[in-house]
Amino acid sequence: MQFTKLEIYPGAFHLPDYLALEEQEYLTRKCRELGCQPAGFYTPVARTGAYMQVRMMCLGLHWNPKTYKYEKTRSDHDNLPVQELPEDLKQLAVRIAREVNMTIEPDICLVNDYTESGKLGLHKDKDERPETLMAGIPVVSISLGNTAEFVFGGTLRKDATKTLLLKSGDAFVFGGPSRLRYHGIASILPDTAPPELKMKGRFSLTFRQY
Ligand code: MD3
Ligand code: FE
Repeated sequence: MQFTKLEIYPGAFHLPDYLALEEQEYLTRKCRELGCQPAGFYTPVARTGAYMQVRMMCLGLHWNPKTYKYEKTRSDHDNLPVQELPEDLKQLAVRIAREVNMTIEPDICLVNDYTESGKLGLHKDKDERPETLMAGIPVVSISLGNTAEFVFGGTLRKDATKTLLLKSGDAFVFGGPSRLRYHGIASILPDTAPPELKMKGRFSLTFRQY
């Protein structure tokens, strides 16, 4: 299979249109199914006390948005045990990392569910094990549904940012020296999803190694 690899920063690879429509349909269905199981999507309350502008579901381990720690049950919400990370999703993340010569042993997938008005403020993902972060083991992300305006900066909040579009079917690998860059979602572009997905919003899957 031939596909494009764009190195946006050292260690940060954009793979536009990596997933065929059939794979996007499969993953969209999977997110919807898992999302309505116990420990499916919920609207987290952030540290600030405000509701987040996105629904979240964690697989494998739960990321607690109050404590910024990973845990086996959702202690910020309903104390339900987190759902397992399905083996086929895990293997997909391993395969995507390999495309850019990186390795990951994913044990977590965070799935975000954005409405057309959803956004995610600029942040760093640094709650995985220090060994994982120091080794530059990547986060692998997959976008489904509407296109997102993705903001990508440096390791300091004040650093310059780039804005790029993440479309349905795009994969992205954030590893090496780019693992600790600031990033966020500025906006979701309405009516940009492939019609076959019947999506009003956007799902993003981010695979991590604890
Ligand atoms: C760069 N998600 O879940 S995906 C997140 O679209 C998150 O839902 C966004 O940021 C979303 O933490 C952006 C792109 C992404 C994910 C993780 C990263 C970029 C990253 C980790 C390190 C550097
Ligand atoms: Fe993030």
